Amino acid sequence: MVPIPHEMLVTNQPKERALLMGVETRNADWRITDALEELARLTETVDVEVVGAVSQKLDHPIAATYVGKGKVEEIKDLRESLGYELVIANDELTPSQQRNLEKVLDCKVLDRTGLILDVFARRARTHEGRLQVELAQLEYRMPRLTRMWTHLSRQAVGGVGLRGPGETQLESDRREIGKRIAFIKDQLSHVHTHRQLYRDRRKQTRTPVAALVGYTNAGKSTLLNTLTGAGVLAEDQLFATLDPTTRKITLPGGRDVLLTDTVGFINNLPTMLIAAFRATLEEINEASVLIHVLDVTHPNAPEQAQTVLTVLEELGADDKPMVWALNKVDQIDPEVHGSLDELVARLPIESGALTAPISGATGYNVPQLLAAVSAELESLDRFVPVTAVIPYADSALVDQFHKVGRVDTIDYVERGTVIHGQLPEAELTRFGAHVAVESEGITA
Ligand SMILES: Nc1nc2c(ncn2[C@@H]2O[C@H](COP(=O)(O)OP(=O)(O)OP(=O)(O)O)[C@@H](O)[C@H]2O)c(=O)[nH]1
Ligand SMILES: [Mg+2]
Repeated sequence: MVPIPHEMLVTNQPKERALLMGVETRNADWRITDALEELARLTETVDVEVVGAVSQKLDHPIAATYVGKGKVEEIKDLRESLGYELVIANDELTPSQQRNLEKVLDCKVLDRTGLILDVFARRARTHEGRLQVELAQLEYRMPRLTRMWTHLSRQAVGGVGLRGPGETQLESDRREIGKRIAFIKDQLSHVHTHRQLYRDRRKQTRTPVAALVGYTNAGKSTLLNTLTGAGVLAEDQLFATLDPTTRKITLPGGRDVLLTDTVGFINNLPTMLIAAFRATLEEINEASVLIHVLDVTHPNAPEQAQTVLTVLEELGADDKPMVWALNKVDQIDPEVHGSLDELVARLPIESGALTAPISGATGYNVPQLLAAVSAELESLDRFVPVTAVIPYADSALVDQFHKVGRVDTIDYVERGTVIHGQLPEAELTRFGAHVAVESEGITA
């Protein structure tokens, strides 16, 4: 018998076809075309073909149907020419928006959150990663079931004995999901205890941690691989990495540092994913220094950088020293991108921050990046005596002083809180004019 070539065994299932829809609000951070472009990439990641995209300018999405009535009709009319089987919204839909749209359009309707959850579900490899994704998925589904159930039960109130099998089913679905959520949380707490033990052990070895952070597809894993040969999956795909990997490297100057690669960020990252991945993201909170890897050649590099800064703020990791790895410079085409300086000028980089234009892929200038990391670590080690006068309106800075510095005396005077103490050199800039270095002869 002639063996059947492998390719012939793969059935060529037709891809599902999707129409994208988005609302363009006036103060949105991203231009709608860019946001839809990214949504298209996410959609292709789950093997769905994008057949078109529509958008509408609105002050805010319509409560009942996300886009307005006319737009819904337009989408409906496109069905015949485009032949889509599902519609994907660029924002998270409320359960009722989703239900209303499915009713009117008579097809499956997905939202950005559901789509990202799907991508994550495909990518999760480790036990912990899978549990975290499932938790996020169940929590996403729960209110959608609940509201559906409430909606049905209201109908059922109409007459005695109308408690149909449908409702009972939903009620028990809800109970089952509730049970599963509790089970996963329990499992995760075991995994987390284990991870915390590992981290505590790591702390005892006193090897500082540098975390690679950045937008998805910026090149974090590629850089880790170049530096350590870690063999982490690095692909031209959104969310190639979900599970954290840590490797030890030696910096120029001989100091060891643990380098951690973890999940990338994206604009509008669903909050339930941040919550579910909190343990993974803790790796970032444990770091002494952040290496912000940015694809400077991406047309939305400034927006991506801003998104990363915002997510870090949400995670409470925005107070860490950051070294900027301006990545993919090997790919800069002056005709398309202009010069590196022009690209960098658009970025939200704090003055005084250390930057290094690199190529993680070729290794170009990576030693310079590592030298910058080394410099940040050294200045964290170096404490300088200071006097800070912090106005009461900026009292958050007092908390930060306690967190990163050493307080010798603290007084409350009319001008504000006066602290004599020491701060790591690397932290001085964040206190701005409120702090004076004593050795420079300026005292409060
Ligand atoms: N030209 C060029 N391409 C790069 C460079 N670094 C990474 N890439 C490419 O960019 C794509 C994404 O790289 P990854 O390392 O997977 O990116 P990541 O930041 O880990 O992405 P996620 O894990 O999805 O968050 C891959 O196709 C890489 O080959 C670089 O310095 N130059
Ligand atoms: Mg990666």
